[in-house]
Amino acid sequence: MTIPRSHPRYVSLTARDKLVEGWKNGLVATQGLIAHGRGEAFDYLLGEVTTPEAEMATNAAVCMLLLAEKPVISVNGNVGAMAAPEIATLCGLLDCPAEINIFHRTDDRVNRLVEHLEKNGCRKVLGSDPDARLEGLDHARALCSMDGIFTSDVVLVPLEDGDRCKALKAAGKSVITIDLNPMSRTAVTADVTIVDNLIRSMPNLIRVIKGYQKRLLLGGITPEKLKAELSSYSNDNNLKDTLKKITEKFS
Ligand code: PTJ
Repeated sequence: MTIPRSHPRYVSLTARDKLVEGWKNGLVATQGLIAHGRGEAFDYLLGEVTTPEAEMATNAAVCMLLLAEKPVISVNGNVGAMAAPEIATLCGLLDCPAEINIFHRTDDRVNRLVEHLEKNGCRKVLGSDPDARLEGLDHARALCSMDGIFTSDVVLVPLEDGDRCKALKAAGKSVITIDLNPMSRTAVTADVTIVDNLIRSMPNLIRVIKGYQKRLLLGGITPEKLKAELSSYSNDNNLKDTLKKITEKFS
């Protein structure tokens, strides 16, 4: 069925279609469809809009990514199916690899995701041949690449599991996540949590990175200013403000 652009929930319904298509093509785990529904419930509470708090977290995330020495974007099935072109653009802007890292791991799905990202313009996609392990995880998400996540300093990992987020932190990484649930273990463990829908957040990240890069080039801001902006950001406060916004709306 073709969804008319005039439909009030066009964006959300299109994202669902991308996931279902991704599931049919072997990119998305069946469980990924359930995970998306969980996210949608929180998006409904947020009013399906990007909040000022999410904008603030996006700015902090961009400062962190631009200051990073070796950033990596960790991609699971849902993220790959919904945002492959945006991942390719982000990797190009940051000159960094994407790494496939999935919970319900099969080699077939990893290889399909690698191919899908490459087809969408990603130049370096890791994950099909893991040669390192994150400490403290007993499942497949421990597997990673020496050249990627294992030696990275900043990991952007949308829709993450709480225990892997903790393991990444324990390994000394700075973690940026995108998660619609401001109370999830990942949301509270990450250094920067963008509480927003992946489908709105990825284009926002691209827009903000381009803006900061232009200002860096023209001398409007300096790396010191990025550091200062990042250190003034509090993830705890941002999550509390987001929750307050949700509860106030319904009180
Ligand atoms: O591809 P795999 O095998 O790695 O599996 C990926 C899933 C997503 C199934 C796996 O990571 C998983 O079980 O995820 P969770 O823990 O159910 O969901 C992670 C978080 O993402 C939850 O807090 C959801 O609310 C949130 N979420 C779901 N969809 C979105 C989202 N956040 C932002 N945008 C979304 N579209």
